[in-house]
Amino acid sequence: MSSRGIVLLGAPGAGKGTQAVLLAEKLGVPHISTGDMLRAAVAAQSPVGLKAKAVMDAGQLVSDEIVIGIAEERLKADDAADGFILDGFPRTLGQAEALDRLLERIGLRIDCCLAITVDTEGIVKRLLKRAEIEGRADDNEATIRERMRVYAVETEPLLGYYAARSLVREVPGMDSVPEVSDAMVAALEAA
Ligand code: B4P
Repeated sequence: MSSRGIVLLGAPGAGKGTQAVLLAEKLGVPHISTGDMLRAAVAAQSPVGLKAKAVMDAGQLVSDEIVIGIAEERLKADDAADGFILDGFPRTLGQAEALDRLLERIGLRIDCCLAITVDTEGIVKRLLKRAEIEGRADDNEATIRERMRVYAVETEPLLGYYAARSLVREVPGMDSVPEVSDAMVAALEAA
């Protein structure tokens, strides 16, 4: 498998986080999740966390400036030099363009964009189930539907952005977790 700079795209609850952990283990590269980093900042009540909390709870996107800053800091760490899996970043065209500029500056690149495809009602159910287990503040039905709307407007256009460079590989995301994981590895092998 030669594709080691990987972007995961998919609607909220598509399973990006779940699959990124498995793939990172298989490839031996770091899993970089802006969602996890933002939740850690909220828990630590850092300046970034204090700004991000209300935005995340409302199902909106945290500002590009904040997210690009935390992603940049993480991507510059030594362990990302041989590959990385970006989960939940980029989420806007502005973030995608900033990411390209950053990667060029630090001598890295994106080799593949894995797009997890799902059906909306199926993932609303998934996220409501996660709400029972994890109690995340943004996992209630109204916020989930708002996150889906924001995804369609802000993030879905990234499929075209990466398709223009022939980087997109679609992976069906409604099968079981191991089945989706196998399909991801197969998509990378074919990339
Ligand atoms: P994220 O943390 O990225 O969360 P997500 O999109 O909700 O979930 P993901 O797709 O990772 O699904 P998961 O594996 O958990 O973002 C949260 C918020 O942070 C955003 O709304 C935004 O406010 C902010 N944010 C993050 N990045 C940002 C950025 N770049 N710019 C601006 N704002 C940003 O799976 C979901 C559930 O389904 C889990 O319970 C899992 O167990 C289950 N599941 C997964 N795969 C399954 C399968 N195949 N079958 C059955 N269940 C499955």
